[in-house]
Amino acid sequence: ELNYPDRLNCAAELLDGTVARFGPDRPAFHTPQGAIWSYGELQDRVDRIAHVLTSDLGVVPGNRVLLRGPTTPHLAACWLAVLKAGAIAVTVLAQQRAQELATICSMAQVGHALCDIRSVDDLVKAGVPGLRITVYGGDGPDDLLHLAEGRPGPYRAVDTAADDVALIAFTSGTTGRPKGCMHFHRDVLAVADTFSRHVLQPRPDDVFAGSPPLGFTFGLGGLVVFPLRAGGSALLLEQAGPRQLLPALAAHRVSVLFTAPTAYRVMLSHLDKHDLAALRRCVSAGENLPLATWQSWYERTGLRIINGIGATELLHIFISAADDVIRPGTTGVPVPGWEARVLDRDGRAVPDGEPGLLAVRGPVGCRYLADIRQSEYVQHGWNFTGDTYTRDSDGYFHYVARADDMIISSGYNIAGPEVEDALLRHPEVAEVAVVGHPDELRGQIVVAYVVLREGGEASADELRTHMKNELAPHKCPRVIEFVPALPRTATGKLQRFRLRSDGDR
Ligand code: 3SK
Repeated sequence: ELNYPDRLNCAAELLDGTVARFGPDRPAFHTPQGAIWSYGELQDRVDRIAHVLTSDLGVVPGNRVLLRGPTTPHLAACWLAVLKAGAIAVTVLAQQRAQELATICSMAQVGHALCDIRSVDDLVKAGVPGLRITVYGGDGPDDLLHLAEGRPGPYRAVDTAADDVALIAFTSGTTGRPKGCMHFHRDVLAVADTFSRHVLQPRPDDVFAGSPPLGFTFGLGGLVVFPLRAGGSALLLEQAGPRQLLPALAAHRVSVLFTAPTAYRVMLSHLDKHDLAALRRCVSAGENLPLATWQSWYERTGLRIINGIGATELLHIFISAADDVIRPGTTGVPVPGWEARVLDRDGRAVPDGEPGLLAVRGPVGCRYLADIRQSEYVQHGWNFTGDTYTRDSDGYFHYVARADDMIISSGYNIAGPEVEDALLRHPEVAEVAVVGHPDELRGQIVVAYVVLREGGEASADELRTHMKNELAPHKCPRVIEFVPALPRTATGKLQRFRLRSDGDR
């Protein structure tokens, strides 16, 4: 049971509350260059930035402030300062370009932006009318950090209500049209007090790291909210591709890792050279985690990946499992505090074992910023995530596909991820995406796009033979195409729609 007071500022809770519990000296953030920010230093920097926001920039509670930059302690400090000042943080991805930024600023009515000097060009190019941009990390007299140095220390957090909006997170899903999701101060603590507290179970001496950026709520939770809530620390990496992750995990003795299935697969090929002795928790979300990836990671590291499904709409992970609760190949069970069902389109329960729509409810709900799609996402009192799932008789949830990614071929319903999982069991296959292409005779045929391992060799015939031993014939791809890479969103999600032959849907 989550019982938050009516008046609640989550940034004050995460920062001042943690300093009160653990003292100011513990590390909060590490950088790859070896800098360490203690909680006391972080608090001091956040408070000074909050003073600049209110005194120099005229930010008032409820203003929307865009945050843009690589993953650094300064970006995290800006996020905390905006929330402490009662304003609303609108975090965006470094990869988002001028046009997307203009759309987001207009949808979220953004009036101010705090931007890393290295990421400012596209924001300026976006030409948002009335937007006041303040950069950090430069050397000008108006640089945010310079202004902050001249400001007094302690800042008393604005007395926000628990259900005041704290952040607006944008998602374009895998198809492109952005939606802004509003989340309250209490929601930020709720994801820490459900998934993190009960499933992840972090310790104050944990060092978190990972690849998702802070503009993706998977990263915001895993790299800022969860470590701070637990009194732990996070290594914030500007470059966090799978190749950069491994040496960083070893050098900084990272104990909790947040990343996506693709990164686990790439890291598997380079594990030998790195000492991961400190690693004790590995979280995977953002995409379905194939059983083959879970097993290979376990065989090579002895670590059981904590799989999970989350959504920007619901802020973080709501189905998952850790330790002995894990059943490899499943997503897990509802996180304590959350409920999940498999329903049909009319909101009726689908029998166990049969596929239906995943519906969840819990402490965080979907609140789109003025978007007609709100009534698709929230129906019958449930949040419909857009995923097809089955639930087994033990209450475990099994991913089938994104609801609009089912392939129907000769009357059979075929789930692309099942075919992908089978292809990934071939030793030469690194990445794969399976989609349906229109076919006059069969309605759709199964087409596989395959990326081979570096230096790997396999012919389409060889893969076909492998598939015949793995799956029923109607699920085996009719067409196998080799490609150098798969199309992904800025947050790393596969864009299957781009691979369909009618790919402009
Ligand atoms: O999109 C996701 O899959 C996700 C996963 C975990 C936390 C947050 C998100 C958005």
